[in-house]
Amino acid sequence: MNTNCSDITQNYYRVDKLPHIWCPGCGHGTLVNTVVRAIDKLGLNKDEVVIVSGIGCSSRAPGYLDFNTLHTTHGRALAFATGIKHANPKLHVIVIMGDGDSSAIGGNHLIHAARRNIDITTIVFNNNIYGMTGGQYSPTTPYGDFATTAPYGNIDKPFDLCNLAKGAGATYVGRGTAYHAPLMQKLIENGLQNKGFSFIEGISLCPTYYGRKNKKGDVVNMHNFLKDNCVDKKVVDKVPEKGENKIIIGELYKEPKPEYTESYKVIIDKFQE
Ligand SMILES: Cc1ncc(C[n+]2csc(CCOP(=O)(O)OP(=O)(O)O)c2C)c(N)n1
Ligand code: SF4
Repeated sequence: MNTNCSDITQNYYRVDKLPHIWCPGCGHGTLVNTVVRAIDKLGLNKDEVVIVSGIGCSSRAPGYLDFNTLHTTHGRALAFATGIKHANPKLHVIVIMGDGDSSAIGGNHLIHAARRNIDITTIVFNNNIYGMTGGQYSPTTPYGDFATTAPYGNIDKPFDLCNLAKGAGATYVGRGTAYHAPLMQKLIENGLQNKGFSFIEGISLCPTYYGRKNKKGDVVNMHNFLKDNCVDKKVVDKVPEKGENKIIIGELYKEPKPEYTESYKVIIDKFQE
């Protein structure tokens, strides 16, 4: 399917829950739309899609989406999602998390879900900061950047979330941005089609906290930064210098491995014989 804009809204959004809470220019709305468009493009049955989140500005997303949704506790979305996938492996389980949610309080759940290669599509809206609670630094805040809790500059080294997911065992890894929406949609489609743990980072924008504290200019400037500083992995594979000091986007890693609920079923079936 490839539905037009107003049909997308009517078919997939809980319009009675609008207007949404996001600030003007926040990247999260664009990223949510890429999730919805990926589901629409693949023609997935709405009743077989479950969208799970934790707590945060990003995690408000399922509240606006007309699927089976679960708004859980901060950092625990993957634990809930693992239970859902186990209870009914036929479901397409999608998790939407923030960078703080996924890599600080929920970091352990992330590495273990990846290690198991459980068939969940995880999408992290990475705005480099804790948005909902007022702009504290997160594990992805760049070194030296400012945050409410780093008024003199952050001295922690940031995680590369995609490398983290790959190292932990994810079988599909990609990075898109709120500026590169068609790419982001494609990565989510691919992630949904991968039978295993798919991890897609969506670089988002928080003009209210990250942008303001770090003097990143207005929302247009923040988008232009992404436009000028991201290079697709396909380009870097051909000409490595083009990736120097740039953010590498696109499909970063793909490697099929046994999926967890399938391996689990083999054990159960064996002992029920
Ligand atoms: C157990 C627990 N700890 C802390 C909080 C407070 N809290 C709510 S949202 C949030 C941070 C959200 O940041 P992030 O996950 O990066 O998402 P964003 O809001 O930036 O989209 C925190 C710390 C909470 N709700 N529950
Ligand atoms: S605080 Fe930041 S992340 Fe939260 S809605 Fe506003 S712009 Fe978006």
